Amino acid sequence: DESTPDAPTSAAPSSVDLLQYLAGEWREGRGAHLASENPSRPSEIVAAGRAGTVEDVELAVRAADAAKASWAATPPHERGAILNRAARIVSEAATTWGTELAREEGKTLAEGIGEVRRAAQILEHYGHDADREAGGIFSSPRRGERILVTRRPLGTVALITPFNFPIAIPAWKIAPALAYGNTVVWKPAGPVPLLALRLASALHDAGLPPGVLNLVFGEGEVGSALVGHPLVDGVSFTGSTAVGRAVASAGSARGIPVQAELGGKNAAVVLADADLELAAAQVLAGAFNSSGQKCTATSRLVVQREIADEFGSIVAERADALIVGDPLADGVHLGPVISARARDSINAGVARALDEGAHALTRCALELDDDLRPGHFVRPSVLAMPADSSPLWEQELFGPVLAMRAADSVEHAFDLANAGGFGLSAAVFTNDLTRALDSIDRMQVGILHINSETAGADPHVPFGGAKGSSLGPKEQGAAAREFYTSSTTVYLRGGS
Ligand code: UN1
Repeated sequence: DESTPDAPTSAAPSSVDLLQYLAGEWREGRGAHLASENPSRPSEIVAAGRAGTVEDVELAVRAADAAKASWAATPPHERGAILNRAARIVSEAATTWGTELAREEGKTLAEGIGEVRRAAQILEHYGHDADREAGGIFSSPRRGERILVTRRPLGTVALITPFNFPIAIPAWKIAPALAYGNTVVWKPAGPVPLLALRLASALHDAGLPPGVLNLVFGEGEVGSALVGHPLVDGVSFTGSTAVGRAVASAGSARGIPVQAELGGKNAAVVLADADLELAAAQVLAGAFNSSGQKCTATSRLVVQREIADEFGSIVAERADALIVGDPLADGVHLGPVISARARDSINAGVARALDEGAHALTRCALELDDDLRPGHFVRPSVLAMPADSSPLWEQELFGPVLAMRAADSVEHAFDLANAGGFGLSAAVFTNDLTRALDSIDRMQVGILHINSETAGADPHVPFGGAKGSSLGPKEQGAAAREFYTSSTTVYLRGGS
């Protein structure tokens, strides 16, 4: 008798065993029990094992240190070939790992699969970039001399990654770090260890030598031990502003380069001449894809007053039509946010804004269907903000909440978008070339989208913010090669 009649027909897949990756071997951590849970059904464990400890950090950093001379001396072409093999492995696993990503992190299946494919493209980009150039050659004011600028890897770098892009952000740090000759110790965010294990396994299977990449699980204690370790030569961090600042000061105190990508409060500015259909679709995508959990998500909407009511109602009506639910189900637009704590803090932010005079253009964010109650779900909301300043205009909530204000002029619109301490990305919707050009000079952001949503990033161009959104050098493109290497200027003459 194989099954009882009332056995569930589609049981949840069993939990995956988590192992760390140290010195080329898969090893159980020596720390506390660690489990990732499905944020749609928190009682369902996606992966479980043990976290690392400060001793595991020691082992990982020593392994990375031992591997660094040989990896730096490996021809860039060979390093790139390993990344390209890993890209193929990741790409072939896109459906399976994308499904796991949706279960572990909560974004929709389409977004999960899309993110795994994107990680493959990032690996491939740096695989090809590895041997593209190694510096430059310059003339000299002195006879018989040439000046060379060459680049050397930093050595061993610590990479600390967030939950919201469990494979793409790790890929966009690990790939350039390895391509340009560094060894890596990587600590992924607590809620998404399974996707970290998958990416490490792709690099292992692609033939990465032992010690070149090390994966340690853990929380703050592990992160601090890593950043403070005397054999770590550089740190790249993406996450919250508070933690990022602490990481940056610990790194600076040790005199090593630190790159930190922090929060955002990204505005979409819709000018009166814009194509409203295009703008509405892009604003919805920017604000509510991944349930608003992107540092590049659109969380402010500034609309020129003459079209504000009309545009606000289009966006609110479409937000209300979005389906919130299990990210693996067909037709769902928004999965859960990452944790009960995240859900409660987003809801509290909305409640505070309503108390302070905002009014909801959408169904109340707190209103949820009963069958969604156990999961960490939040309904998308659009809030018309009061004219005077309000905290929500400047604070990041990291959820599906769009705060809207009307602007009296184009100038006023840019000022409203620039208010506050963040400056990661912005979008400007206009068909007027003069205004579009003006926005390039006026918007205080690291990434500006003209007539497209605030999220998104390509690996061959710099990524990072202005003001409090980034600390230190930017990521991606030429900025990545600069961050992960240091230059030597060589004055070169013959000996006679
Ligand atoms: C994107 O917009 O597709 O943590 C990438 C984040 C950013 C990456 C955004 N560092 O959300």
